[in-house]
Amino acid sequence: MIFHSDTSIVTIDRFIIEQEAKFPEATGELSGILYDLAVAAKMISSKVRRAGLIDILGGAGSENVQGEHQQKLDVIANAIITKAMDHGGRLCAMASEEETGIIEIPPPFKCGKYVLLFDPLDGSSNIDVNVPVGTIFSVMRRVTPGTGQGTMEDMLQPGLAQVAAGYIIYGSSTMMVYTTGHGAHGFTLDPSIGEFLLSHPDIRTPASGKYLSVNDSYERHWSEPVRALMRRYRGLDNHREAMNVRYVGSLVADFHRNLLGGGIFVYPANTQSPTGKLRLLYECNPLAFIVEQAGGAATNGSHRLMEVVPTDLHQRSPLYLGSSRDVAIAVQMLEDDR
Ligand code: AHM
Ligand code: MG
Repeated sequence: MIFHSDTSIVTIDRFIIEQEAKFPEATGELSGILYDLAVAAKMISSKVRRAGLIDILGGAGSENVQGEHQQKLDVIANAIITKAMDHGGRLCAMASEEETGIIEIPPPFKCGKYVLLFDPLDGSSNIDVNVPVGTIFSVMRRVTPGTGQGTMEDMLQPGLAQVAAGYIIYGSSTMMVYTTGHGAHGFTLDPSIGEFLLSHPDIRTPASGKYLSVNDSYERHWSEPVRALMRRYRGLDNHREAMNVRYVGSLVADFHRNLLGGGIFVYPANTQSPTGKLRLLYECNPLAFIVEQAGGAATNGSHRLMEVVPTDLHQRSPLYLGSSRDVAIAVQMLEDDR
């Protein structure tokens, strides 16, 4: 007997097509962007899987047997995404955490109506110790008229303008999680057939969670309300049960665990990094969109993250991201910080 479940074999391509069919006005361009990102993800995954062999086969700064210069994986990932995405005629510009300015669409390729912002390989310092890393992406519609190159105005839009966002985690398996504003859905790569298969349809994050992810070596640089908040999460002020602390220092890995298991990822501002560390456009907003679609919340401590209007491509933001009740505690306790 065949057992039919919600996760009966559905490839990411078929899922994207079926989602698109629900919107008669859709032109297929956004679907095309998502397909291309899935292809880039498979290419990056195959490189990451060989990462431990780089020392054996030749590391960054050295030359390989063909005399070619070896590149670091974050540089390679940046190039893979750029090349997978620049020629489809759907984007009018890109921006990457790895690049200072806007990445233009090179001629003769046509410019389209969307912009893509991405962090090609977040947490790449973890590669050397075999900890999962991730790619994060965000797609917005251009706001400038015409069919030419996109501009800074197209990039500097609040997270609420995102039409799609997601991440790829290169962990014990490779997974892509994305949203187009109709739930957050996860796909696991079957490397033997090279397909992402639907494994986590309509992810819901618990309203209150068990995991707290924070780097508390910065405690001495936090404000007093942030310290009090962390004591609350740890159950030290007797207001709630202690959360379990889990922090690998790789945002996508920490976020993914908390999304499925419930909890909060926290990277507060501190006296050394007055606006936090993580980037609003490449890291915070895409994950905020995903977590909200999964029933969670994201704030910078004083505002819903996705409402913040960016002023700089590489702007940083404090980040409180996860289960809605845990984020609400942060909002309430950080009022004293303002
Ligand atoms: P990166 O973009 O340079 O890779 O840095 C981002 C990473 C995140 O993955 C992680 O959550 C954070 O930096 C860890 O920072 P810290 O070592 O200060 O805790
Ligand atoms: Mg990063």
